[in-house]
Amino acid sequence: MKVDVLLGLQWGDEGKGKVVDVLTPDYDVVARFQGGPNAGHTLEFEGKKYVLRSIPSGVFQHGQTNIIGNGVVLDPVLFREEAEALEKSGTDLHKVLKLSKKIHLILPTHRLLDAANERAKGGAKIGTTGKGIGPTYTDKVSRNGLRLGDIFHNFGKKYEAARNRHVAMLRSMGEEPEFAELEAKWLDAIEYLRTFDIIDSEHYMNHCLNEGKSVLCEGAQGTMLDVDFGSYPFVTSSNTICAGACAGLGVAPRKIGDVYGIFKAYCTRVGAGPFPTELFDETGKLIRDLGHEYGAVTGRERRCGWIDLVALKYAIMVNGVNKLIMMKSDVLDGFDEIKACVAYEINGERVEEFPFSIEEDEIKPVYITLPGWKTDMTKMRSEEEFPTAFTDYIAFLEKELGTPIVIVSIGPDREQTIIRK
Ligand code: 2SA
Ligand code: MG
Repeated sequence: MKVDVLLGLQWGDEGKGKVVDVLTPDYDVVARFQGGPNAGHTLEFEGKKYVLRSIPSGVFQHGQTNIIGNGVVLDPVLFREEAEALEKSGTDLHKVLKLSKKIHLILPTHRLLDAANERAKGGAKIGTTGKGIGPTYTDKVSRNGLRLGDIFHNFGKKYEAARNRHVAMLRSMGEEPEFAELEAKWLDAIEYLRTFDIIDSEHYMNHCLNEGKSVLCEGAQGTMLDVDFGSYPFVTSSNTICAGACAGLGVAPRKIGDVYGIFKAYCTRVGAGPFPTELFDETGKLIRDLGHEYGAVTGRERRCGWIDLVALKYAIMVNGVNKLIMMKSDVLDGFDEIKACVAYEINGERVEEFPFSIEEDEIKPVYITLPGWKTDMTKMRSEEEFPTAFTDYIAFLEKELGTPIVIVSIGPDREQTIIRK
């Protein structure tokens, strides 16, 4: 049995949560492999809205096992809030969720370090989500991290050593940290975590595969935020690409099956960093309002712009995407014209391959203008109903990207999802 992977191809917020929820009925296991509470996956059904941060989006289905893999960083306090809210709404989370012993823990002092690092960067700050993601991955890679499995072995001592090291770091940055209240909550949340099934998830995953179970891996953030291939240094601290699923769950590359790539019919980004097709005009504002483009985690306004096919092709390449999913085309339903960036002009030269840096001020997107479909598509339920201009738009994208678009989402609800034949 193969492992399918679902990934965001832009700067996050492509609508992965909704699609995982739609796809999960076909899978036995749903797993997260990277990121942490910097993700915010929004799902809407039966008139209710749910935001998931660390918990896989498969928890709303019946019978699936959900795994938080070793590549994830977990904040016990935020996990507890999320878990308790889910249990209140009727999900038996203890039954459907398993966590890897190798997950790295986000400490209260990691959050403080995240904020202190940003302050120290001044004008060059990344605009992080403030959840302690960077410092936690830094500790992991520098071999100073604290893992979930550590809570079973002499935990108090290990925690104090890590905390004291962080306090010394903060002091050296001129900060006097205060976190007694948060620490108490955090230690309580560690006790809460003990009530869950904490496992050697790499063994579990591979047993599942050997038993013929199907697995869906749910990416967080997007390819343009990948620490290696994104718009570095304005990226997150994990590998958001397909290969991250192997490292973040302990499954071999040979086991990867379909790679689903999700993109929006336009483009957004939160936080700082370059964004070649960003719109600063009324059209940008209109996309933000119509698409409700505000962050699920921080509530920040998302920067909006036209679809960037140079970046998308790059994302498809590094992930090996074989199936595309287009989200939020309904936001463009009323537009007379739609633009797509097909190349960059850098120092007067046309560039079609995504370059080392997109930070240059001289980078100019080269656009193709396509006619809008000017039709409310939100009530359509099959592709036979699509207006011709929309079908043409899809055909244009498929040709440019060399990959079929298998699902089109025309609204936030589960029902507003069209599977193409
Ligand atoms: P961090 O906190 O260290 O990961 O921040 C580093 C940069 O990464 C950006 N970032 C994000 N941008 C968009 N969406 C994010 N999460 C989504 C959400 C969830 C998703 O909030 O809805 O789609 O998975 C996310 N997480 C991090 C951040 O703005 C910084 O630029
Ligand atoms: Mg999101």
